Amino acid sequence: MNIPHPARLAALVLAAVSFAASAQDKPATAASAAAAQPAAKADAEKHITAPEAAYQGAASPLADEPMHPNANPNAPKMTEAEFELGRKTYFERCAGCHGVLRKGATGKPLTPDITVPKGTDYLKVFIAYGSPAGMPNWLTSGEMDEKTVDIMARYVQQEPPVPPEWGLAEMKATWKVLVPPEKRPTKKMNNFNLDNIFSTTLRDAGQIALVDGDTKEIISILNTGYAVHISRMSASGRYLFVIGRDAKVNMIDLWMEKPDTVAEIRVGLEARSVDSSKFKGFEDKFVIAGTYWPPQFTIMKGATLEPLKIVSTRGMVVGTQEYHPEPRVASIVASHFKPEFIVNVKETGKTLMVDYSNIDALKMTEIGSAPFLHDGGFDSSKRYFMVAANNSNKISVIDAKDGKLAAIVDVGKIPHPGRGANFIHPKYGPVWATGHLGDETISLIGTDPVKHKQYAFKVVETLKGPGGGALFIKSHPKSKHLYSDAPLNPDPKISQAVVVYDINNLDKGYTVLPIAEWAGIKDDGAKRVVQPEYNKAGDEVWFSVWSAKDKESALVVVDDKTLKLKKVIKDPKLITPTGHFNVYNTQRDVY
Ligand code: DHE
Repeated sequence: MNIPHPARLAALVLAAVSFAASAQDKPATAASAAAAQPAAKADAEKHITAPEAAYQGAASPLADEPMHPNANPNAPKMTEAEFELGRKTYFERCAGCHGVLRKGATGKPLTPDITVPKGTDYLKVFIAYGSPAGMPNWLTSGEMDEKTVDIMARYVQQEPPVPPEWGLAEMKATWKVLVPPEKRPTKKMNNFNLDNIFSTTLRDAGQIALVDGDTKEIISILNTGYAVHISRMSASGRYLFVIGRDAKVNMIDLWMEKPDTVAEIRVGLEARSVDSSKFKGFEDKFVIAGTYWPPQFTIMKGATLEPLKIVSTRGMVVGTQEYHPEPRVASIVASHFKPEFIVNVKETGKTLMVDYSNIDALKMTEIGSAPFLHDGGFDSSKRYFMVAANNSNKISVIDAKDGKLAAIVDVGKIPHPGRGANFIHPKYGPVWATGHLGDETISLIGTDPVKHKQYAFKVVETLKGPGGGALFIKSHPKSKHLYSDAPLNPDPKISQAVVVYDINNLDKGYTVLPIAEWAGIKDDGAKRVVQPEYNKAGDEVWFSVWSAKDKESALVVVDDKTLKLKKVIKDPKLITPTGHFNVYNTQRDVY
């Protein structure tokens, strides 16, 4: 690429500042008007490890979807091959932050009305060097070559190609009932202690491992969707649901002699969330999956995954009440208080309480709080759903009993709780905790408005962790400990360990457990330690040591009482383990 001469670069940077100012997103090189290329490079390199950019920027399965090229007559020319390369690269690198339709999400909008007036040279600088606000420096980090940067600068000036919609017909074409309900076992046909099985995501293999929590042996490895994301349990504890990023849902029957998939379906082209009905009288009756593309959720029959009802989430953003064409469905949980699913919509900042008692006359309560809703979990009473509005640095508290917003709580930078952690604080009573991607703190929020009213839905204490890049935090009603990971911290000493707090002595700070070191993995590489998960008894904590897919990974089990290593589980089949879900705790929302 012709990265411009330093003088021209400085001029471009100055011009770029006005474009960037409104979004507070300036090219990294804008620090000085006299910026020369080496300074620009050094500056840009500071941002290469921005944990949130890395986290959001995962490849989208839409990269492999055929789409119609949508050339813009006012944009620079591109060949069809260049357009296709631009489109694929966009979905692999950019869509997670800038959105499928480029309307902006974590990253700024990149629609042609904005990009064309800026011109190719400006855009090239931006793409090459990144910005302090989190735009990665694609050229200087070595992730794109000059030719690709040039193609991307021209690509974002074209009209965004729109991926296809996905309705009932498309769903039914992918729907398979591999073992119909009448051919399934009528009782449990194996000797596994189902309650203590762990479903472990094998991300890059598109598989899950079912691991026996008692013997620590792998029961089986099952094929699932692409870059598989989460597992959830049915209310009865019999069926396990797994969703891939390609929106494929697998329904696995744990009663079979060897647990296996009995039904599967694709509910869209890209997804992250699945759950099943848990209210009394509706146990195992419905399954719900939310999609990123198309922006919608689908309610299915609990026994077969037959799609019954599809509901679009396109609509108005809370506050500005502007139309958003692609509000992605983030976390979904099943209420224990009503026959409702609690569906959190990212870009619009709305929580939908979806009443499934009569899906032919579907009732929905819409609760607006703050964008962008992402992940979350119940408080210990399961009445309040605590969901991270990560772009707003807030936790929205949804009252599942009264169907209303109970509070919005300001926390640290980019809260990322997973499902969060509940424990009884010696001073403040029941609290729910979240860590943060963007800073080193852990916020403890009081959750008992009856006996501890003065602390309810307030940050009652802020703990200091080792650094930002935290994703998951966990405790258990039988444990005296609180664990927090930090897999996206740029310092390997931090990302390859976890910290643990003594709940009764929080002032003492944390103890570091060097989980990756304990795993004894010889290969170099990331070895990120991710997601604490308790066993059913609450006396062991499991962690994934997440290496690259061609490197050794492991599961590490820690004795919760002594904080000593209990077991390392290794197997060539454990490829890129990330999340893991204990059957009993997931079924009952114990965390
Ligand atoms: Fe996740 C939960 C979305 C990247 C591991 N992730 C979730 C949920 C959402 C989500 C909406 C909540 C689901 C629910 O509760 O119904 N995750 C996204 C993304 O959009 C993002 C940022 C980028 C992407 O392209 O997917 C992303 N997630 C990751 C990862 O890189 C992680 C660390 C590793 C992996 O396996 O891909 C990861 N996400 C997880 C895990 C959970 C999760 C383990 C479940 C946490 C729990 O305790 O329930």
